[in-house]
Amino acid sequence: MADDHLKYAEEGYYIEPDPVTPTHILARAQSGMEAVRAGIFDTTKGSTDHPGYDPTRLCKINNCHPSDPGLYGLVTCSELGSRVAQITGSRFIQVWASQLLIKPHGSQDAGQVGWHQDRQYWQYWQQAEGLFTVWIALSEVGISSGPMQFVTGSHAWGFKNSGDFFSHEQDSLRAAIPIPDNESWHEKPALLSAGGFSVHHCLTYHGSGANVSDAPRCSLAVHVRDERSQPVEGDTSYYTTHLDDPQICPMMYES
Ligand SMILES: O=C(O)CCC(=O)C(=O)O
Repeated sequence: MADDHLKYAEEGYYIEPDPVTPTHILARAQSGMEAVRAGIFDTTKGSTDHPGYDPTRLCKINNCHPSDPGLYGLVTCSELGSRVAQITGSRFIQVWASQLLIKPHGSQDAGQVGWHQDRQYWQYWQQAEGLFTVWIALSEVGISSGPMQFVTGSHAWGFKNSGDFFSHEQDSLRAAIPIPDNESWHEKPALLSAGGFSVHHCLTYHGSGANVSDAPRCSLAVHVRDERSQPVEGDTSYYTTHLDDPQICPMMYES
């Protein structure tokens, strides 16, 4: 287990290909994902922001874990939380945002996620340490599904402010990223069974290609923090002002 933390600390990500989540919790989350995709969720609890499901492009529905009991059950699953904490070496893990990400098969370039560091979008936290994403597969993710690709060791390159989640121009994004001397670009795909997950640091470069399989790639990306993180003083964003609300920002793990 200590080895897993060392691997995460060295590579900036960790891939757990098989589920640690009990089958019934995973099944409820998968049903929840389908309901939310269809627009059926409790709008009094979490986000009401549903962009509509368009099978020709990546579907990204923000912060739906408070709005569906199956997804809430997944992000508060104790088996998942304690395994993530072993990997990241955290004393607690708190959810502060989520994204349901459904990449339809056949969506071609419009299903891609451009190379980026999450920190580009997360400036309401004082520092990068203690901020990471638990990306949970809700369907099998094979090499043809357009899996997440991590750039090994790139979290140690520092914050580059270069990249764009929403761009489909992978080659030009990559060409613009300043790679430090003596470092190189190595990509690792996160191949997962349904219920498997990856964890990545908010400075780790990642992106994903087109889904050329014959099934949608479904996942819940859960943005979490631990005791090393602190909101920027006086910040008024949604993400830092609900930390005391366990429906919106539940604990995934507490020691
Ligand atoms: O789902 C993907 O391909 C990318 C997701 C992502 O950028 C993230 O979870 O931080």
